[in-house]
Amino acid sequence: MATNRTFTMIKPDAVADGNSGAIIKMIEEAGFKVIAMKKTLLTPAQAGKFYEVHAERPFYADLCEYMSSGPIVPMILEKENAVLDFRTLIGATDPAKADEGTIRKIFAKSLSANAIHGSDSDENAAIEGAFFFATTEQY
Ligand code: RTP
Ligand code: MG
Repeated sequence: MATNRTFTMIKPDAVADGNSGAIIKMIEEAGFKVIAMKKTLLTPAQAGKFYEVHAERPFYADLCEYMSSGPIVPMILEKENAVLDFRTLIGATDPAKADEGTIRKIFAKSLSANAIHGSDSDENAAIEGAFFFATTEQY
């Protein structure tokens, strides 16, 4: 399996709870290398742009409000089979349905405040990484 990249954000609930360090530790212990990382705050419009694929969904307005409610920690990660392995590490969208030991099972509060994002394809990983990081901020 080729080494490739995925994109993640630690979401406002997990950052506000002081869980960023514990989550980054889990990510590194699972074999992911951090290629780029920062802490930043999205405007509602920027959150809306990031999640525009969900623009027609009933939860879109709440999602944009929540994702701009506090600082987030976006990261580009590298590992063999990065996208799929990272989705496994974070667990199901709804923490009530997430497997034991996954990041969402341990840290998520609810279906919407679910601690962390993970890209769902190689193509989206590249788009989402470029949303937050200039090429000079990646190695
Ligand atoms: P993400 O994109 O954040 O990694 O999450 P995901 O792929 O597991 O789930 P997705 O369907 O892409 O949904 C994006 C985010 O929207 C919020 N959501 N709320 N209230 C609801 O029914 C609902 N459904 C989704 C969650 O924060 C979800 O992670
Ligand atoms: Mg998604």
